[in-house]
Amino acid sequence: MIREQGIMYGSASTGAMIREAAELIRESRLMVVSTGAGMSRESGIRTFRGEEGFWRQYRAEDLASLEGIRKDPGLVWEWYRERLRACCQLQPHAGYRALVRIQETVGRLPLITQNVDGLHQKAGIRDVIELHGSLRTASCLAGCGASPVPMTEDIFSEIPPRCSCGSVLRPDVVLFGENLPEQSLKRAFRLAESCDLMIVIGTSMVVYPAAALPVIALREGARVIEINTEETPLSRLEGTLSLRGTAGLVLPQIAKAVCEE
Ligand code: BJW
Ligand code: ZN
Repeated sequence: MIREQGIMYGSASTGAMIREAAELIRESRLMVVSTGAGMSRESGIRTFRGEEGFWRQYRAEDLASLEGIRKDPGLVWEWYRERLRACCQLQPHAGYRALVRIQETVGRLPLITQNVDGLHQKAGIRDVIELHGSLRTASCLAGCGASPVPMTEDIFSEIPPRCSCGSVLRPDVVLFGENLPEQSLKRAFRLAESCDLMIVIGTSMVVYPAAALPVIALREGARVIEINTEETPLSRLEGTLSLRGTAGLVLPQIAKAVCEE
C-alpha cells in the first residue's frame, strides 16, 4: 500500500473506486449519510479513539458518563469548554462543502451524525439528525425542570456552571449508558431500513446503537460506501465499498465525479 494525498492505493484502482462510488450515488433513490468524529478531524477537532484521540489522554468513563460528571464536574466542564471554544472558531473543511454539493445535486440528503459540533449545519447541510445531542445547550443535572440554557461563553464564569436551582449543569449530549433522543433514533433506524445507499464517514463503528445503522442498511439490501483512514468492522462486510482516505480529500473527488460526469 502506498499513501498519496491521503488516499491509499491498494489492489483496486482508487480512481475506479471513486467512479463506482459516484455511480452508486447517481443511481440511488434514497441516500443517507452517517458521520462520526473522523469527519471533523480535518477541521481541527480531535477524534475519541486512535493515536491522537481524547481517550489517549482521558478515560472515556471519566468524561463521557453520568458518573464522571457527578464525580468531577469541573474536569468534565473544562473539557467541554475547550471543545466548545474550538467548535465556535473552526470552519467546515472541503469534505463538508462536497457533501453540500452532493445535497444540491440529489435534492434530498438526510445526514445522521454522532458529532455534537454543529459543523454540518454550519456548512449548509439542511437535514441533520443529531444522535448524540449537541453543544448548543446545557440542562440541570438534577433534572429540576428549568429550561435548557444556551451553552455560550457566559456560562463559564463559574466552573462547573450551575443551574438556577444551584445544581450543576450538564451539556445536552448523550453520555454512555444514556438513551439517545427518541425521535432522532427512530428516524435514523427508519432511514437505515429504507435507504438504498448509506455513506458512512469517519466512525470507528464501536459505539452503539449508531454502529448498527449501516449493518441494518446492508441487511435490508442497501449498499454502503465507507470513507475512513483506517479499516473498521464495516470495511469488509459484503455490500460495502470501503475507501481508505480522509473525508476532506475523498469527498471532493466523489462530489466532482457525481456532479461533472
Ligand atoms: C477519519 C479521519 C479523517 C480519523 N477522515 N476518517 C450494544 C452492544 C454493545 C454495547 C452497547 C450496545 N448498546 C449500548 C451499548 C453501550 C454503549 C456502547 O456502545 N458501548 C461501546 C463502547 C461498547 N452505548 C451507549 O451507552 C449509548 N446509549 C445507549 O445505547 O442507551 C441504551 C442503553 C443504555 C444502557 C445499557 C444498554 C443500552 C450511548 C452512547 C453515547 C456515546 N457518547 C459519546 C460522547 C458524546 C458527547 C460528546 O461528543 O462529547 O459519543 S462517546 C464518543 O464515541 C462520542 C462519539 O459520538 C462516539 C463515537 O465515536 P466515533 O465518532 O466513532 O469516533 P472515534 O474516535 O471512535 O473514531 C473516529 C474514526 O474516524 C476512526 O475510525 C478513524 O480511523 C477515522 N478518522 N480521521 C476519515 N480525516
Ligand atoms: Zn436545576
